Amino acid sequence: MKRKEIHNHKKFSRRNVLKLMGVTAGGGVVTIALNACGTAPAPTAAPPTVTPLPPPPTLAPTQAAGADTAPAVATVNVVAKEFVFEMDSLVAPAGKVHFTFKNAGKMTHDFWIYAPQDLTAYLAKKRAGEKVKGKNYLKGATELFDLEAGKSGENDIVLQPGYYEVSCFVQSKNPDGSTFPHIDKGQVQWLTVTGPGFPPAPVTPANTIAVEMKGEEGGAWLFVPDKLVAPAGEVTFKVTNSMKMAHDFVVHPLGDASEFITKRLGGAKGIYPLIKGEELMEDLGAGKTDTKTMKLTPGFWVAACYIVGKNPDGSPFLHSDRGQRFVFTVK
Ligand SMILES: [Cu+2]
Repeated sequence: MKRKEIHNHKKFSRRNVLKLMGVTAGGGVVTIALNACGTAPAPTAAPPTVTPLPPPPTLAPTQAAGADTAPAVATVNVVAKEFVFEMDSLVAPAGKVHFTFKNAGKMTHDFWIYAPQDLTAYLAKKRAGEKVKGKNYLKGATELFDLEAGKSGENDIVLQPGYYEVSCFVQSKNPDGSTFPHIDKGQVQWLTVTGPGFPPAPVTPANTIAVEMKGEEGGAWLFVPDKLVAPAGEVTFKVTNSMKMAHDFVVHPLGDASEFITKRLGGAKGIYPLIKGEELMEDLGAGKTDTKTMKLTPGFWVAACYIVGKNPDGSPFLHSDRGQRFVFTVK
């Protein structure tokens, strides 16, 4: 974790970066063939509900939606591939939200939705190649889809205002025989649900993002941002550590982090180039606030702490897996 390890992000680009925030490909409605083999519940079944991360205390007052504010849509179309979720909106209004899901990849992909939380125990099992069920590890989470290559489905879910993470936890094998869950390859996004108590401010682009590091001993450790959308160019992060120990603040493009994660859990240092990452803040102390600016290009980005902690049994965990992470959009 020494110093800045990479400074040039200009070359970063990503095929799927343009289908952002309410912009539908081709300007029209995405039509997805629905398949009877989908995981839609019986028509009479009530949609599941998920409790989100509560709004950040630093949230700006309610703002009227401006021209630069992505509209919330009650239907979200998701295309899954190796290893991304291409979503035509990352904003939805509170209430019943309709999801369509098309697996356009070559592997099975699932689609879990949950409030950001401690995933350390679950991800450790997943990376070890163990067959474990998400419902036994994830709190208040719903698996909306689990579909083989080529299949499509649709499903509804009731969402309260707040932030949610969506991930694919399907396991696949590396050439060396080790196992990775698809989330580690970048198949993860954050969804903002707007409504009472959680106005559109988080998705109104702004070149300053305030982040609070918060959490409790024994519980989840979270990064709570006041924004998830920034315009391309200089983006300023104002980070406050409300916890009792120091944390790092690393920014990198969303993508394949699996090799980085494996090496980091094994104790490797100085490997941020593996994720094209920049350590903007190192060991930001308890109670401290720091401000750093970074030039960002359009696409999806991750902010996280990759300090390695120890579980009571001595096994390592990444602070990011404990919840110190968020995915944001630069447009
Ligand atoms: Cu940390």
